[in-house]
Amino acid sequence: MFCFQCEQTAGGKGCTRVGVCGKDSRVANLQDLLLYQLKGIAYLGDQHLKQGKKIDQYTTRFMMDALFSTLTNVNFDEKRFVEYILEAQTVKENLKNQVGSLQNVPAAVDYRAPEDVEKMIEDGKKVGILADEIDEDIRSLRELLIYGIKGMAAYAHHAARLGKQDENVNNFFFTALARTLDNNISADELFNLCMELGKMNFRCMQILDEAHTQTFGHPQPTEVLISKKKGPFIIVSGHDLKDLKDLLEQTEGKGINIYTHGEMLPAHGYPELKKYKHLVGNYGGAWQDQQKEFDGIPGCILMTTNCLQKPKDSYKDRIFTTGVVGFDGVAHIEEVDGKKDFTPIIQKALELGGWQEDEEEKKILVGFGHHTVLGLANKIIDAVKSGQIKHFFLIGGCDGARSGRNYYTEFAEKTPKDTLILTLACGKYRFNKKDFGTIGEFPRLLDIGQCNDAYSALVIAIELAKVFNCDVNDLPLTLVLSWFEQKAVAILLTLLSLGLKNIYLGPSLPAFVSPNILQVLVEKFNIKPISNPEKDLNEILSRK
Ligand code: FSO
Ligand code: SF4
Repeated sequence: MFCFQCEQTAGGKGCTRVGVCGKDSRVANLQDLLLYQLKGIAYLGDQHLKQGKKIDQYTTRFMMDALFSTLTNVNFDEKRFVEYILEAQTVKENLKNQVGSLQNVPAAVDYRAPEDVEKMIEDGKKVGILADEIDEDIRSLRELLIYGIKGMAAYAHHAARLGKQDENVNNFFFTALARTLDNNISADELFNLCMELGKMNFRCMQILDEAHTQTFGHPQPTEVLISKKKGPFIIVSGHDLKDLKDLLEQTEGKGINIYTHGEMLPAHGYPELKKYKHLVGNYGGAWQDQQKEFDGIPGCILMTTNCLQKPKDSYKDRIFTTGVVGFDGVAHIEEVDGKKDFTPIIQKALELGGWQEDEEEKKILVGFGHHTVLGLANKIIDAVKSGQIKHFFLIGGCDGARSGRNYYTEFAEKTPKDTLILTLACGKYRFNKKDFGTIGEFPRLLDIGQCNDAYSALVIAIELAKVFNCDVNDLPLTLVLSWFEQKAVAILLTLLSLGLKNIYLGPSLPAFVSPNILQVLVEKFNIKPISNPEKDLNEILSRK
């Protein structure tokens, strides 16, 4: 196996024996084969589009879901990848029939997957990241594009589940992925595709924002309990608000408390979710703490998306997966005819009985999406003009286990009292339970939401730039980002494609970015690797 798609890759170079994430080499090879199948489908889809035809819903949704399943910390279940690979074969054959005969097609198009898993694994070994003899920079840009495509697939999947799609976004999965089969593609073309992906992902996050806000209302500032309550419970993790809503409906009146976990925390701000009294609070920290926090827990956990870690035996019987998530030996809740029946997890939670006592109450504040923040725009502008707010920091992104990530905690702590901190995604758990005080009537820490709510942050920045009549790069705003997996890659490409410069990025730079490509990114966008909080803060605040 060879995988270097995420930040925690072994030795900062690549996982070769087993993933640091826990993905074993069999699953890694199967994921490589699935991606190869998807590239073949993409090529045919691209031809289909060139013939002026539309790609059907089933094929599009299969593409999104299968891509999503290969993201870091999503699915570790060999069986599920075997099923995806075989289903991909059928999808490919269907498309072939529709496209008609083609000459000189890439091998992925005519490749036929064997039924036998051992043979699949052998084939997977031949089509991994290092299979093609191509220049290091081309490989780097190609993988950058693929990870961006994977990240966007996750967001498109969520939007589609709530009935929102965009044809251009959908088609881009096929047209862009098809280009990754071309070994003669130029670096310029790949770079331009990465920028195009960034713009497409902006649109994709916009439709997801519409899907969330039209279904659940605009997030409102909301206090969230972060201490335990007595009684049976289910902890819901991941990003899928629809799963949470469905579970809230099915648990109503059953005496079960629902807690959010990880990236589900922002759910508390949405009117159509917070109206459920049994959505009682948020449990735990970021994803990498789950093995400790779920250890022997007297309740259930539902993983709706990443980030899943290998469950310990002490809770393997009470953690459930759904959607594209999976782990060998963990119960999975299937969607049947558009509905999920959560009865098994509900029964198990009741059986386990839950916590015996209430903990002393502690609360944090969430719910500062673009609607709320822009509603305060006049006051924010006045505060900036009067010098009450000197600078804005967006400190956000994904969390992870590396010690270098303390940088973000320290950075947030060291920001001067006359600066406002915006945050999003799971990286916020490094500091979101600290008291940063207020500036006038504003809390100094405003939680915008999940990683996909980077869209909200961009809307806020773009609108503020309009009011101040300046370029976004000239706002008193600095982005201090932490990345971990491929959704973060998609968001980073979005920020770059919109022309955002001077982004501080860490905790380490992607292993898949070659020295030459890094140089291009630094030259074009002045991306800065994080150094230490004092030094970076001084540099930022002393700039003009
Ligand atoms: Fe985090 Fe995991 Fe949202 Fe990621 S929970 S790391 S970027 O999956 O998606 O921020
Ligand atoms: Fe390694 Fe990350 Fe790939 Fe897992 S997803 S195998 S940790 S690079």
